[in-house]
Amino acid sequence: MSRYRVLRVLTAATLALTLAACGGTTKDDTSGEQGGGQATGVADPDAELKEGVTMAYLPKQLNNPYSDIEVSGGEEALGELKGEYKLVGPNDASASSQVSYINTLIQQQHDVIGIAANDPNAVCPSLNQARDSGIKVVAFDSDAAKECRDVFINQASTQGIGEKLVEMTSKLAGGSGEIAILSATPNATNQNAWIEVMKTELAKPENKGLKLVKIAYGNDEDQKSFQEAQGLLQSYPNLKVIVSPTTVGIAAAARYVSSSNYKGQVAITGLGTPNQMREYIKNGTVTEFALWNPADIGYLAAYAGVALVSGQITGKEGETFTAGKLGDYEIGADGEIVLGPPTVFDSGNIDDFDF
Ligand code: RAM
Repeated sequence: MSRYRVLRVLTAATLALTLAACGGTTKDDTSGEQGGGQATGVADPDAELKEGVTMAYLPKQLNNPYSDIEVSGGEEALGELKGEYKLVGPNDASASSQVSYINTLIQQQHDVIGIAANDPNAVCPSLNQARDSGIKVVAFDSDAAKECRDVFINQASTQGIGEKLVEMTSKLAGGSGEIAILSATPNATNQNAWIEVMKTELAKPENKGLKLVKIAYGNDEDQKSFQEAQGLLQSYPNLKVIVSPTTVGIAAAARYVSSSNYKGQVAITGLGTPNQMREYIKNGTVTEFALWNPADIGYLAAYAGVALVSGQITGKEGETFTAGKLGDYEIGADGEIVLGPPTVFDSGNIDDFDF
């Protein structure tokens, strides 16, 4: 039985979204740059995995419980692979906050940089310098423009996440009423890609009763997200749902609502970690939300990184590799590797998860 993950065929809409998410950068824009986004060399699926590979993780920011879980999976995988794990990163998720870290990692000549990009384009020149010096670049969680990384580990298909967010929102709103999005930073590749899918979904006839009144940005800072949630409810007292596609935002919004008069009036959903959201499921503030296991993203990124360094894969569509306990993966269009479908958490299953 084939264990390869089934990759969604990109629809025209998804393709447009992918291009939009890359800030309008296409392969043609950057032809002449290193690799032009194309994988180079020929993959040898039988190549032995190298030991001693050094991989540095550069998440969006360090003080985010979600990132901590992600990189813990990377550390585990590099242990299994007899490689070396390193973690560096900024304290804020602003667009250019990662550039100086990439430059230092180039000087230190790590074999692989794993990055969750705070902006698809701001990190590009440095990432391409890294690639020019022989470093493999694995984007995970939040993509860099595809011209400046070898592969992207996507937590679930962008289309699937956007659809799930609207599906949960519509259910909680009873199909009609005002809704608002509380996102991370305005430049985040992943949130922006999901929001584009959400807008397309909201434009469909079956969602015509839902009115998106505002997209607010909490910048993946707890306090700012809390204040943005408060502001949304002050400005839109009839709001039925706040949907937050970030673990920082959903936890802060749930905390605000659970201790306010809006509890029971406004529903909160989005993407959260079970451990951060358990209390709000138990106290009735939140009915359901979704996520994947962030540790698996970091784990898969390490196996992809070592497979790249070893020549098992180059990043081309159709190449395959094995990622330890997660099994076999196939690289999809534009070097994307999809972890798997998201899980929906509610009062019935939340206690089965501990992350
Ligand atoms: C936050 C970050 C991260 C995102 C999750 C869902 O922790 O913005 O990039 O993937 O939420």
